Amino acid sequence: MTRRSPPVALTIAGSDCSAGAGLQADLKTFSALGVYGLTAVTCVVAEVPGKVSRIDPVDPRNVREQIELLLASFPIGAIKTGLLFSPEIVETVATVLERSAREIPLVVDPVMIATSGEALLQPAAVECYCARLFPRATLVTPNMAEAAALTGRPVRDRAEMRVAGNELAQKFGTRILLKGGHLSGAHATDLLFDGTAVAEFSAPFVPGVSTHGTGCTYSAAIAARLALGDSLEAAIAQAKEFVSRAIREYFSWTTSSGEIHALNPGGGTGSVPSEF
Ligand code: PXL
Repeated sequence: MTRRSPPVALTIAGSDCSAGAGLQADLKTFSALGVYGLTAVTCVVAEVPGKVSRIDPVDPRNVREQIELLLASFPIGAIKTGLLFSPEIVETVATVLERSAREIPLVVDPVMIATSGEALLQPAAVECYCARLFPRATLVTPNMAEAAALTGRPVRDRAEMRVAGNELAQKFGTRILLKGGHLSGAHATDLLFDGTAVAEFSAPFVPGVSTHGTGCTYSAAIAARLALGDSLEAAIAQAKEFVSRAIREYFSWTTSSGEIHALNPGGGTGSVPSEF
């Protein structure tokens, strides 16, 4: 039997017990794309779609230990960060990555607010992101609300997206993928800024789906494709297609408390085994 050595990606993120977002979404995405996923847990979130009820951070010393152990043991091809929760954890992650992972592509999803509207990131952590993590990132993937928080100005339409994206790319010397999924329209269009040019990534908008975790799934898919060797633009194009399909083919359950939806990241849960 020949042993396989699949590409490896690491997510540094929070745990979502309902598994639609957070490190669970990342791990499913890595697996579906043929990448072996590793996880460093930053916080534990008790939540279901539409409701975040409690967040507890992991001790930053444990976060550091998880990342250092993994970096020393596995051939990690790409890293993504999701919810980092506090300034202490952002600081810790930035320090470890600076010391031990300088050459590894890094996708930073600056998770601040849940789809349901609850704050997930402590406000004091934003400054830490700007000072320590963005300048080191290969790509930062804010949505419109996050771009508004980072620029201090509203980001409500395509024109404001262009101004904000350019400003952030120049300020931090990194690439910014500003996600336009919250703009109403027939298409969900994201804009990639590198400080000079703009590239567009577009997919038909799927109405009527209430899922969380699309941002997590998207940035995890980008990291997975980077681990597989794609260029950044190719990785984003592939990831956009992956997340669009996960939304289009969403799962739905009817329970006594109503209807519940979840993204379908593929990888085995898409078809029902014959014994069922
Ligand atoms: O979708 C943002 C997000 C990211 N990470 C974790 C989450 C959530 C949303 O609720 O729980 C752990």
